Amino acid sequence: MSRYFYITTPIYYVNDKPHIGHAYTSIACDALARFKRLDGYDVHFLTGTDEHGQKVEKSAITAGVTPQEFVDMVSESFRELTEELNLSNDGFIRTTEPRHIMAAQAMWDALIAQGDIYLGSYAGWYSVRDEAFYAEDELVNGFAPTGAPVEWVEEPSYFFRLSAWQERLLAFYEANPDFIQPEGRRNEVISFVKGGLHDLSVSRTTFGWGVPVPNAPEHVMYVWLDALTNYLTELGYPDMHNPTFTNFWRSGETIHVVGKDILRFHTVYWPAFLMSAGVPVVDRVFAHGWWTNEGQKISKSIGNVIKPVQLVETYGLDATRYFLLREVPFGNDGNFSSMAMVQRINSELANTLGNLAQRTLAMVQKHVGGCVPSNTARIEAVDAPIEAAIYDLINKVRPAMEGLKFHYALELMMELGRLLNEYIDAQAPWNLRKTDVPRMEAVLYVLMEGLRCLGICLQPFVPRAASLWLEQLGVAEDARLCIHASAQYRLHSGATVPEPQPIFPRFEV
Ligand code: ME8
Repeated sequence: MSRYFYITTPIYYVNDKPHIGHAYTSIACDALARFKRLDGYDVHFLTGTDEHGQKVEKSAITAGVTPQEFVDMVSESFRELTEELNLSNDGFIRTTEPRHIMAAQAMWDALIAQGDIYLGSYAGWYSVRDEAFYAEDELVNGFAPTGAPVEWVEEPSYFFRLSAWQERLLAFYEANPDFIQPEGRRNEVISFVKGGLHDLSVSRTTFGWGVPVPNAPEHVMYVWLDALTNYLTELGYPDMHNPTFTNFWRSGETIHVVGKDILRFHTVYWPAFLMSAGVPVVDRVFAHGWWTNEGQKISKSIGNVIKPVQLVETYGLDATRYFLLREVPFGNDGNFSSMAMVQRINSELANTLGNLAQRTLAMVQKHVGGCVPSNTARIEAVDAPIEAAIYDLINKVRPAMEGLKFHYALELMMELGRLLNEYIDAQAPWNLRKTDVPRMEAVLYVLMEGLRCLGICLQPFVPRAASLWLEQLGVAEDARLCIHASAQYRLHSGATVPEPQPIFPRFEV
C-alpha cells in the first residue's frame, strides 16, 4: 500500500523578484518532500505563482507592460528559482492557467450552491500590499496592523458568510489539534476566531485583473479565494474522484507550509471555504517565522533585500540550504548574518562532517587499499554504543522531520558527527596501523558505517553534497533510502571505494 504525502509552498506574488522569504519556504518544503520520498512515501510537492489581484496589476502598470506580459516574465524567475535552489517540486502552478481559472470558478459555484455567498456592497479599508480587508478597529494609526498602507474602498461586492462558520471552525480546531502548528500560532488563531468573524468580501469590481465571477463578469474573484484554490487545482479539482485527488487529498497526508503573515488566510478562510464546498480540510498548516538581515527588518525601502541567488553564489547552494534550516528552529524568527553563515559552514560542515569523512576515507584509501575494511575482525565493547548511535540516527531524525524540526534533525546529525570524531580520536586508527591492523580495520569500518547513515540522513538538506558523500562510500543509488540506514544494509567488506575528494570546504573570508 502506497502512502501519499502532499506538500505545498505558498504560491508567490509576481509583483516582486524572489527573495530570501521565498527561498526559505521552498527549501524547507523541499527538505521535507525529499525526506518523505526517502521514507517510502509517494510525494507530490507543489509550488508556483499567484498572478492575479490589484498588487500585481499595479506592478504591471508601473512596468509599462500588460498584466499578462508582466506575469509571464516574473513567473519565469520563480520557475528558475526552483532550479537554482535544486528543488524537487513535482508541479509548478500559475493562477493564470486555464485549469486553475476553471477550478477557482468551480469553487465559487460550490460556495454559491451552499448558499454561502450573497451580493452586497463593501465599504471599508483595503490594503493592496497585503491584499486584505481591514475593519476600522484593526487599524493602527491609520495603517494596517502589518504596517501596510490602506485605502478606502466602496464597491458592489459578493460576500462569503464567514460569520456563520465561527463555531464550526472552533469545533474543527478542537477536534484537530495538529491542524495549526506550531502550538503558539494555534492559540493565536483560536483567539482571533473567538473574537468574532465578519463576512468576507470575495469579489472586486474596481479593477479587472482576476478570475471572472461566474455569471457576473463585472466582478473578479478576491485574489485569496482564487489563490488558495491552487492547492486543489493541482490535483484535478473540481474532479474529486480522479486518482490523484483521491490519493493525495483524501487518503494522503496534506500540509501547507506558509509564512506567519499569511496564517489567517490558510487557517480561517481556507478551512471555511473547504468545509462549505464539501471538500475535506487539509491536515496541517505550519507557519514559519521571518528573517531579518543583520538584525534589521528586511524591506525594499531600506534596500537590504537578500537575493537567494546571491547567497548561492557566495556560499554555495548546499551551504545556503543547510544554514537556513539549521540556524533557527522552524517556526521562530531568524536573523541572517554573514558571520553566522560562515561559522556554520566552517564549524559544522567543514570541521565536524568534512574532516571526519576526509580522515576516514583517506586512511581507507591508503591503508586498506581503497576497499571497505573487514568488519568481522576485532570489534570491541567500545564500539557497541557507537554502532547503536549510528543505527538509531534515522529513528530520531524521522520524528524530528515529521514535526518540521529541521534544526533539530540537523543537530542530531551533528551530535553523531561529534561522537564519531571523538571515537576516531580515541581509537587513533593511525597508530593502530602500526600495532594492530585488524583493529584499525574494525574502527574504520565502524566509521564508514557512521558516514553512510549520516549521508543518508543528510540528503534532504544538502542533496548534491550528500550524493557525492554516498558515492565516495560506494553506496549504490538504490541503497540510499531511510530503511537502508540500518545494520541490515551495512557495507560489504572488500567492496572498492572511489578516491575521496573534499566535499565540505572551509569558507575563507
Ligand atoms: O503571501 N522571512 O505571497 P508572497 C521569511 N501570494 N519569510 C518571508 C519573508 C521574510 N523576511 N518575507 C516574506 C503571498 N516571507 C501569497 C500567498 S498562498 C495561497 C498565497 C514569506 O510572495 C511570507 O511569509 O508575498 C510568505 O509565506 C511568502 O514569503 C510568500 O509571500
